[in-house]
Amino acid sequence: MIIIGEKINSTLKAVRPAIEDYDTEAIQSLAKRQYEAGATYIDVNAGMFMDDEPERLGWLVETVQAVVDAPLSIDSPNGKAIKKGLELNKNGKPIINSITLETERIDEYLPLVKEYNTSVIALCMDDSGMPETIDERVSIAEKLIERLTSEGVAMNDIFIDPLVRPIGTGSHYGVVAIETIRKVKTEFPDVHIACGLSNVSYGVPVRKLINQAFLVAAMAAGMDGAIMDPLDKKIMSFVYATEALLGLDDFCVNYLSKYKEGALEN
Ligand code: THG
Repeated sequence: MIIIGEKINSTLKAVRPAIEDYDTEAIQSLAKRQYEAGATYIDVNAGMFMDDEPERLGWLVETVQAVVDAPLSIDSPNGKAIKKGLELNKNGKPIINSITLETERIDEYLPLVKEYNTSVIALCMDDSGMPETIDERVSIAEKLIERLTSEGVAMNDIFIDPLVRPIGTGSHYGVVAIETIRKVKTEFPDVHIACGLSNVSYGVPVRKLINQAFLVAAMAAGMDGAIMDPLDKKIMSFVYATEALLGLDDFCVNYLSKYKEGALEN
């Protein structure tokens, strides 16, 4: 699984003050801990700082890459902030998080994908908003993949985000996400999937339980990437156990090595 560590995000009450105060130590600690816990990418998001988001996101990029080698997921709906982050990036190939099929967004972000040779998370969303049905989502994913590959982006640099919505606002949203994943992965096996895992559980009690169950079901449908909390030992244990069960971990080598490290939680 490709784990995109979500903790360096200005919407988090515990993290926002560290970005506000340019608290290098706090941000670097979060970066190191996520990396050591198995994050493939470190997501950086300064979206709550409307007035100076490019500067703050740029500071996050520099601060994180001073202590970890992991590539970054540069997370913003603001093209200027994305560009600033890309200019300062020195780690490996980053992910732009995210484009959509909305005309303005894709026209602004696609040149950045090409100029900086990045990977990209593409949300199943277009000018008419958030799609309701599985077929609408798959159709947007197809158009996104067609547009991106026609502009020279490699299949395996594309991460499709099915846009996970809370099951508390519609009991079909779990199935919508899972079946979108299955169809996209069947049609485009070389494309990756990246979901915000915790979205599914907003507004229901014992959220972690729902997140864990969703993770297993989505992985069984072909999800190979998630924006999630790598510091949560339990959910990471579910990742390793599910990989072993799905035949993605030969001889359970990774599962056993996580066990020996003491990383597994019952
Ligand atoms: N898709 C893509 N990018 C994304 C998302 C997505 N980026 C942002 C978000 N969704 C993923 N990142 C987070 C980061 C932290 C939390 C959730 C998602 C989180 N939230 C807790 C909550 O909401 O209860 C805690 C809030 C708090 O402590 O303030 O931990 O879907 N492409």
